[in-house]
Amino acid sequence: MPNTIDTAAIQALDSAHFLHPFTDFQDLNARGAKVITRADGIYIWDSEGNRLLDAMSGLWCVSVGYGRKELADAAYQQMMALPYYNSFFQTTNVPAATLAAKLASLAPKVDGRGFEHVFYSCSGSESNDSNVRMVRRYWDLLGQPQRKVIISRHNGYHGSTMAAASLSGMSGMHAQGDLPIPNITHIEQPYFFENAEPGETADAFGLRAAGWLEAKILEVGPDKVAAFIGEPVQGAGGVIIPPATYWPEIQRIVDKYGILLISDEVICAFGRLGHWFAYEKFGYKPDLVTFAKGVTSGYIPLGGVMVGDRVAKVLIEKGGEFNHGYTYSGHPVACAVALANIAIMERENLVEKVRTDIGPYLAEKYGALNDHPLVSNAETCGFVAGLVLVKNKQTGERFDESLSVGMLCRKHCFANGLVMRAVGDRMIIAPPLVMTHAQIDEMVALILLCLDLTWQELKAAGHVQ
Ligand code: PXG
Repeated sequence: MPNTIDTAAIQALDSAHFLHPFTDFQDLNARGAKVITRADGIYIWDSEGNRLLDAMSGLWCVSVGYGRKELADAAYQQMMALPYYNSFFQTTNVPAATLAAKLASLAPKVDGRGFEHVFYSCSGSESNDSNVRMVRRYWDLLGQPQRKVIISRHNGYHGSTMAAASLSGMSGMHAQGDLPIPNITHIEQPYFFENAEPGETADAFGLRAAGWLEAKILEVGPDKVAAFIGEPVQGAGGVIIPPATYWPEIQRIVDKYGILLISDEVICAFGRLGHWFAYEKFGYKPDLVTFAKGVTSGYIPLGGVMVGDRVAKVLIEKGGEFNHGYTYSGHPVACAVALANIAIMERENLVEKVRTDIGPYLAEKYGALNDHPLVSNAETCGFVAGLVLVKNKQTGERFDESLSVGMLCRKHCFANGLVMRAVGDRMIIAPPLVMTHAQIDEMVALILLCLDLTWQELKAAGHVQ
């Protein structure tokens, strides 16, 4: 395809007018943003004609890959039939009702607890704000309005609105704008590599890390705690995969104190971990499940909360009017695209493929990166993966933060046709779920090349032996 885009002109418009999310504006203006112009399958192209293998699925969302005409057709047809109508004043639309039923059918029951209801939003952040509203409303309706505190985790990510940023455990976010808001508090994350004691097994660490929740509940006062929120596997925090013992122990603790459990599956649902919903993989029973991203493969914004029977029953039977909702709750076009996206995933058996085929294949190939001199703890879970760049493999010594070793590696990735994300010294991926074995091989070969280049650069500068 001929390159007809004037990169410098777009960069100038961008610099002059577009304030990007989570960006140092001045720094970006000095560099000029990379202009992404088109995409197909697992690849994206920039305005200079460079092709990149997108190992991040956009931003953890393009599960079915780019260029799916079916999704464009679903949006087009719905726009022609009914592009918008609200669901505030006792009206509904066909895609929103149909999708709600479909989502309910995909969410597995655990020990008789299921999800028959959905509350819609447009994003993960909004959905988590809805969670805060629903959790507090639930306890108010049960005559326990003192139960306000929501416990979350350091280095968890739950979004960027006031409530969601407060739930998030990112110190950089809290440092700006007086966050967290009141009644949100955090415990340490279950990051084995960083927080385990010498000689501690992963299973023992998982139990100890879950125990931090019980300690926090006792510190706050059990009668004041409303809910605990966590990602099954932390995504933006760097693909932190908890030990197998962690979630069952969390479940035991929330049950003991009767507090609600929110599973933020904005990244982990819709096949990312080999299940439609990730709580099934880890064997716990959330009361609320946040979703977004993969529900439409990112083709159009949609998010929401799966509302479990325990909460739904109270909201419906005791609630009266719930004074909360969005203009675009149940947007017909977004819901039509979600239905078409789920249809593709079912037809191509993507969820099972992640669980039984490409997930295990990725685990084998990505795991082999552990042989590289820069790499420690390369591990996968379904179709997410992370590794740590270390200065000394034997001792696990890490690089000085000021070296920004992750950004160094990411620079080599970008320059060599690979989108891989850096979180501190962790390098992470969340590739499209449509990858073939050959494409996984191609991706891992690129990762290896970029690790080699990073190693060479660090060696030339005297940072590694
Ligand atoms: N919860 C989780 C678990 C997420 O990963 C959100 C909520 C917020 O969703 P919205 O749609 O409001 O952005 C997310 C979003 C990163 C990165 O750097 C991750 C996300 C968003 C932006 C950047 O990895 N996840």
